[in-house]
Amino acid sequence: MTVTPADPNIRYFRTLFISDVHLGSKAAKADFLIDFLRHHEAETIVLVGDIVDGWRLKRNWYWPQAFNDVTQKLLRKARKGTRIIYIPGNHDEFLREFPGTHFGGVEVAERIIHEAADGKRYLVLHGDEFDVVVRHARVVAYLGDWAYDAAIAINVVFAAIRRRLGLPYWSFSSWAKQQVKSAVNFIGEFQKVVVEEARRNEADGVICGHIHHAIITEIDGIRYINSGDWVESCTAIAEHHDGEMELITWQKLATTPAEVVPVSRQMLAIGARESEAA
Ligand SMILES: [Mn+2]
Repeated sequence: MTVTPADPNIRYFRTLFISDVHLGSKAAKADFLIDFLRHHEAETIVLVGDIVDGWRLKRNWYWPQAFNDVTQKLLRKARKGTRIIYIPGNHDEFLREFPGTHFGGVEVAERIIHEAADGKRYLVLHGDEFDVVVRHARVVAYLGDWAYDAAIAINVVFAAIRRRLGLPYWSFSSWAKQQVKSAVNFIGEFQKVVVEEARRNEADGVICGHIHHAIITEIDGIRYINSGDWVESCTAIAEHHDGEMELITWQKLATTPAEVVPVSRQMLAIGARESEAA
């Protein structure tokens, strides 16, 4: 599909990567995402997990009109020819039971290899399967490869048990935030583990979400990209038509033109919303 750049207010990309929207949570910045989707088009949109917060919805149903609008906007793009791939995360893991299925033009996949326009191969996954590895990084490193595989398997089992008991998903970002002093180490540890997974899959890079920490960087010769979240930072990753990756932060609304809204008021609007966890 070729998109003809027509509207000067819209940026056209090869691919957009969006994750951790947490629809179902009061903290989800749906208005910002709707506005972002209005101003950005792509041949392919990859939803990198935790788009819907099933854990939260199960406890307390919260679904305002804005959440419908996000869904409608995405489905509308799919109808108009955008390829949409949905990679479930831990909060929307109910979708993990349907890999390979399509709904409303959206493809569901557990993980994909994204081939960029410059030929680089990226492993794309949400990232929650590494929670246990990250938390017990030193023990896992000491015990070696089998412990790594075992930890990932244990993570899946524990999440299933917690879900069955009606407990909330253990949250990486809220946990990391509590460990104030070592939070940076945990982010670093997560990045390292995910980069290793990319290497195991012979990819040049990895694109993930989960820890709500958007960045484009290089770790041990592997490109590490995280699409961030729409709970606090309102970030997305955009692939240009030559394969270049860009981190976009979107903190303005179409209804209030950014150029006339003082930064302090924007910050107030952002800060007023309750903070949420991964
Ligand atoms: Mn997650």
